[in-house]
Amino acid sequence: MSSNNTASRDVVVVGAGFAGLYTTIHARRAGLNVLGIEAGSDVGGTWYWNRYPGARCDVESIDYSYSFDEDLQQQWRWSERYATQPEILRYLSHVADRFDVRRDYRFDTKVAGARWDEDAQVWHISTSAGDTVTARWLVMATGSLSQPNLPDLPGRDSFAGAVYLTANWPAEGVDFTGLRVGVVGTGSSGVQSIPLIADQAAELTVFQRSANYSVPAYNRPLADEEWQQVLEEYPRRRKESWNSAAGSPWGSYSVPYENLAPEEREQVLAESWTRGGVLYGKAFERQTIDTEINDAARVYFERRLRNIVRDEDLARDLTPTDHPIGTKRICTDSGYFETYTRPNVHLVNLRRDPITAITPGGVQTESGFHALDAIVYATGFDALTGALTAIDIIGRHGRTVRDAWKDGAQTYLGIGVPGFPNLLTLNGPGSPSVLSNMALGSEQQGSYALRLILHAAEHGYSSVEARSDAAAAWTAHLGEVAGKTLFADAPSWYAGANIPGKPRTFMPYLGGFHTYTARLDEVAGNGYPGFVFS
Ligand code: FAD
Ligand code: N01
Repeated sequence: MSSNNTASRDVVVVGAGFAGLYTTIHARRAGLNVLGIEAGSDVGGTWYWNRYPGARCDVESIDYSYSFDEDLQQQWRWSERYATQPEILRYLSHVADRFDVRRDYRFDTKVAGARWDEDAQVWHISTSAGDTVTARWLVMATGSLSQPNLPDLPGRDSFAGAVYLTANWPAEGVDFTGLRVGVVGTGSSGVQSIPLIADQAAELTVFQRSANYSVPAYNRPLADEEWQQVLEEYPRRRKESWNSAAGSPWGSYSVPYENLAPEEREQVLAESWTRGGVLYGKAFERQTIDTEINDAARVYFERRLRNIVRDEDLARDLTPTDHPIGTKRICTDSGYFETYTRPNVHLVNLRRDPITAITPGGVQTESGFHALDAIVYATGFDALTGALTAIDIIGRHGRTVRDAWKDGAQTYLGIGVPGFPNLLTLNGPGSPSVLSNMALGSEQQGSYALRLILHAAEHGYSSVEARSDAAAAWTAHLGEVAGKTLFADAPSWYAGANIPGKPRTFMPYLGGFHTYTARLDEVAGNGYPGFVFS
């Protein structure tokens, strides 16, 4: 393909996380001249940046790993049910070695901009190194949760102590021994890190704006016997995952809630609870659709919480009130609520007592001053769109993605963006991504991007562009699907609610991982209606 192509590369893949690595490995296998560009110094993506204490996956590692290579699957040994960040990073590093993909990457290099050249039908991609790379195809594997959100709190930069971001944690680690530490944020990152920071710090103050649902991980080491069984069952397990709504083999209880007696419902909730973490979000079918079922799961959660936190006022402050359970990602913890029963841990409920200023010495809230030596921001991400709108991507007629998406992201199938030929987005808005097992999702997204590229090449086309009517219909469909569920009631980052001024549209596809895969196949099988080839 390279020989009759004016581009210096067939494909540039931006990002070296699960999606970028998969795509780069397979682009080379397909005979394409591929270059990967990654801002970090090595592979890993999420697992390169998020090195905070307690960071782990919340999808079981045996599922949250690549399925494309049977030898890799059989030879890699996960040590725990939910691997730690260092172990997942070692895994991705092993994958990079095994498939010798680092040689295709430029690390420590940020893509700053990309301009579509209508005449030459190529992208000119400018990098932080000051040079420009030209490529026919630009695949953005830039991550759904890779653009950290540092809130604009008054006086934030005046703080004289140490400042850390969970999403960009120092590789050498941090020792909080003897320090007064403040953590802002109680999403999954805060919930995972707070117990470990509390173990070290002299005093820990948690600044919580919204309480969150969190369910213990029930993490455990994987014994040899269990591992042997995993290896034997892998083919079945993967098949079930690919055919499932969320990319993992776990489903809801087979009998509908309505057909169960109260004691049976209680039993189902108890069993689902001990599966651990996010899986509690689907104890019953329709749990995030039907308010009565959702309430049952919520009430059970509240009882579990009150069994741990006996102090009534504290328990009330830790009880979520702003969303139905499961409509923001349920946190997966190891001893989170127990941490608040420690004498060195203090909770500040920002709903009652908002931050008025960060000062050189700490955090001032309406009711008092909290002297601190260090502040940890566990304040999340400009999710799904943030990494893309941070780059000056200029498509047809000089229009940027930022401008095209100012009222909300528009994609066709999450892959193509009208007005931006040959730009393919992976795990971005319009894909199931963050609502599914993203290791498999990365394979699904990367494969489809390559399928489109190879289809174009085989038929002698030099560009592919999503039609704007197809993108409008797909985007409306995302909203319709979410609108039929309780997700529509939550001020979540899925809907852009965590970033001031961000348009409120439900960005990921909630209709199911398997449904989405079937839709991709159907579109490919029908010759890609919704895409224009030229
Ligand atoms: P990423 O891993 O985010 O990689 C994107 C890469 O692109 C980054 O390395 C970034 O540096 C690079 N990049 C971005 N912009 C540029 C640019 N302009 N120039 C150059 N490089 C750029 N999902 C699950 O399914 N299960 C889990 O258990 C799970 N746990 C998670 C835990 C944490 C702490 C977080 C933050 C997320 C978790 N996720 C989980 C979601 C996770 O992001 C995905 O599973 C997956 O790692 C995403 O892979 P990716 O390749 O799409 O993106
Ligand atoms: O981010 P979040 P995260 N003042 O957005 C608060 C994945 N992940 O990094 O809810 C005060 O969930 C904010 O408050 P509120 C997973 O998909 C997985 O924790 O907006 N507080 C919230 O409490 C997850 O969902 C794991 O009111 C402010 C917190 O900061 C996603 O990544 C681990 C604030 C942000 O929570 C994001 O998780 C980590 C402000 N101005 C991440 N702004 C696993 O367990 C924000 N907050 C696998």
